[in-house]
Amino acid sequence: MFNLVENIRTKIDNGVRISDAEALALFESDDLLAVGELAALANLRMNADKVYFNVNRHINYTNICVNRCTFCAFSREDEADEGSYTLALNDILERAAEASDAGATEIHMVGGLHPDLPFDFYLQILAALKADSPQLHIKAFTAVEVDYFARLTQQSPSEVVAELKAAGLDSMPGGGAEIFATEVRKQICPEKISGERWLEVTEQVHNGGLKTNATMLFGHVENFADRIDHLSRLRELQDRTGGFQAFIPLAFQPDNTRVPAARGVGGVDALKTLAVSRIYLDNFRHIKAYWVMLGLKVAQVALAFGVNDLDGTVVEEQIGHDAGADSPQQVSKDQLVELIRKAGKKPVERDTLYNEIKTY
Ligand code: V47
Ligand code: SF4
Repeated sequence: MFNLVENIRTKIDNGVRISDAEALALFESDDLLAVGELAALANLRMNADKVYFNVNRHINYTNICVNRCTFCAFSREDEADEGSYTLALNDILERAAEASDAGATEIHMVGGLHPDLPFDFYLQILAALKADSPQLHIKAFTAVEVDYFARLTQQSPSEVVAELKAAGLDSMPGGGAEIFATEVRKQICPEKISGERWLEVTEQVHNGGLKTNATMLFGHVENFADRIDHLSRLRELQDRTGGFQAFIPLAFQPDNTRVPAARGVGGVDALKTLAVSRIYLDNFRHIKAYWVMLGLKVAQVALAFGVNDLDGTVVEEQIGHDAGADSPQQVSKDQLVELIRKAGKKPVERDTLYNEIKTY
C-alpha cells in the first residue's frame, strides 16, 4: 500500500493520470484515510479550499415511464398505477416562479419517459419557463430523454438538442448513466439505452454546445471493475469534448426497488468511491457529493475526500426519497454555508455554469 500511495502521490504532483489497475488497488484498499488524502491533494490542486453549492429547485414533471428500471422506486407503469402523476404546465410554472422568488438560479428538471406526451409538450415547457422566469438557468433532461425524443420525432440527437436549445434549454444534468457495462444494465435497466448510446448521445449534446454532468449509480450489483470501466469511458469522452462539468456518484437507495440482495451503500464505500473518482477523473474539475443520496453528514465528511461541490437546496426531491433516502427534502443556503465552513472550507455560491455568485 505504501508504494501504491507514494506512486499515486507522485503522479498527482506531476499531473499524470492513474491507471485502471491503480484505481482497482485503491478501491480494494482498506486504508480509507490514505485514499482520502490522495483525493484531497488532487482536489486542492484544482480547487484550493473552495466548495461550491447553488440555490436550485428540482421539478420531476412525471413519474410515468416506459423503462421501469429495477433500481427505480420513483417510476410508475401508467395512469392507473397508484401514485402516478403528470404535472400540468401551470404547476411547473408555479414551482419555478416560487423557486425564483426564493432566490434560485437553476431549475433541475427531469422525469420518466411518458408513453403519450408529444415532443412539443417539452418544448412548450421550456419556452414557457423562459418567458416566465428568464433569469433561471434550465438544466433539464438527460441523454436518455434526448434519445427518446429522437425516436419520437425520427430525428438525430443533434437535431433534438438544437430544438431544445432554441426553446430555452441551457444545460443538462448527468442522469441515466447508471453503470455502462452491458451485463449490469441487463439486470438493473434492461429497457434503458445502452451505455454506448448514452455516451454517443452525450457527445452530440456537447458538440451541440451544451454542458452536461455525468453520474454513476453505485452500490447495487456492480463490482469495482464495472465502476472503473464506467470512469474510464467518461474520462475518455471528456478528453474529446471537455463538455462535462461535474461528476456525481449516486449512492443506491434500495427501498421499494426490485434489485434483489442490494442493501444500500455504507459510509466507507461512499467516501472511497468519491475519492477514487476524484483521483481517476483528472479531467473533471468538479466532483459533487449529492447530499440527497448520501445524507448531509456523509456529504460534509466527503469534503475531506476530494469533493468540491454539494449540489444545491433542491427543495423537493422524489427519486431518492421514494427509494428510502432519509435525508431532508431541502436544505437552506445558510445550512449549506455552515456545513461547508465547519468542514474548514470556503463556501462559494455558484450558478449552474460555475460562475461565482458570492463567497462566504
Ligand atoms: O439517473 C434512480 C438515480 C438519477 C435511484 O447532474 C437512484 O447535477 C439512487 O441524475 N437510488 C437521477 N439513485 C438523479 C440525477 C442527478 C441528481 C442530482 C444532480 C444531478 C446533476 C443529477 O437518480 C437517475 C438514477 O441514476 N436513481 N433511482 C435509487 N433507488
Ligand atoms: Fe424511468 Fe429514469 Fe426511473 Fe429508469 S430511472 S424507470 S428511466 S424514471
